[in-house]
Amino acid sequence: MQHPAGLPDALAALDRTLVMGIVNVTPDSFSDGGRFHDTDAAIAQGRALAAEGADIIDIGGESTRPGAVRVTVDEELARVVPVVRRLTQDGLHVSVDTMRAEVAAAAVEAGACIVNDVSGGLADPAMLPLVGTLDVPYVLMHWRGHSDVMNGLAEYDDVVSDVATELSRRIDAATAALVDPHRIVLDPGLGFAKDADHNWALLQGMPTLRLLGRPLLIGASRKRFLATLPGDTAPRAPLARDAATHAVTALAAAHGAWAVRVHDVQASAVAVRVAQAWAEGGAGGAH
Ligand code: PMM
Repeated sequence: MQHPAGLPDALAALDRTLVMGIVNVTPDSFSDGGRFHDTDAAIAQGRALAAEGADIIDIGGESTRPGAVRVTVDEELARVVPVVRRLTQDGLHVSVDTMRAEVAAAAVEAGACIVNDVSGGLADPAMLPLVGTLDVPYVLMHWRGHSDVMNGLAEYDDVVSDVATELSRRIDAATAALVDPHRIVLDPGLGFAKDADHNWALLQGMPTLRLLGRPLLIGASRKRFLATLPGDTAPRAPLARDAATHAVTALAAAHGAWAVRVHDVQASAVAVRVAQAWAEGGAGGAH
């Protein structure tokens, strides 16, 4: 497995696709418990995902769903930093899902060991220069614009080669800002300015994307393109997309994905181990 530079040793020692479990720290509309409730709920969820086999816990305080409105930087900091700090104190490996340099800096200071930027450095001009000063891997995702406008930006001649070209331009921008290219993980950004066929084409195009020479992260979990599979007569609701998500995990792992970002960790953790045993022709001496 090709790992990015700067990854903690315990993760770099793993010779398989890593599982990144998703913790979204967003207000719980069913509770009037306020901030502490949200923080405690996110910490509990992070611990539960780790117990289910997540290698990395990805903590985000801002929704990037299509149409989502941005939160303020203070709100994002208040949501994310206490959760990062506590889970890191537990000994877990934490990534911070943010487009803001200020939040990335505070999260790394609090113990995050990966910066996951869905905008690939485009949303905040301070992000790449900041990452250039940090010693952690940087997930650089393909992105064309914020959630309120991205559905109108899904125009491609050839989605795989266009995404590959745009990602390699972002690698150049990161390198110019003194980011060590060996620290970069690339992500095609499934669902971000892409329709369902674009997402499937990008999965099919993983071998082409791997030619960029960097580890790949795949974030397909529960996304809308998994709602309708061949032969389906009605779309599946988000929570009914987990089986499809785990099938994507197994196939992405078989195609050399460095990591998958998923909500339901347990079955994806099994899927990556199946892919590992399959590739190695054995399960490490197990009977
Ligand atoms: N998708 C979402 C959020 N963060 N980060 C990376 N690197 N890749 C993704 O595909 C990605 C991400 C949106 O999904 P969610 O709202 O279900 O978390």
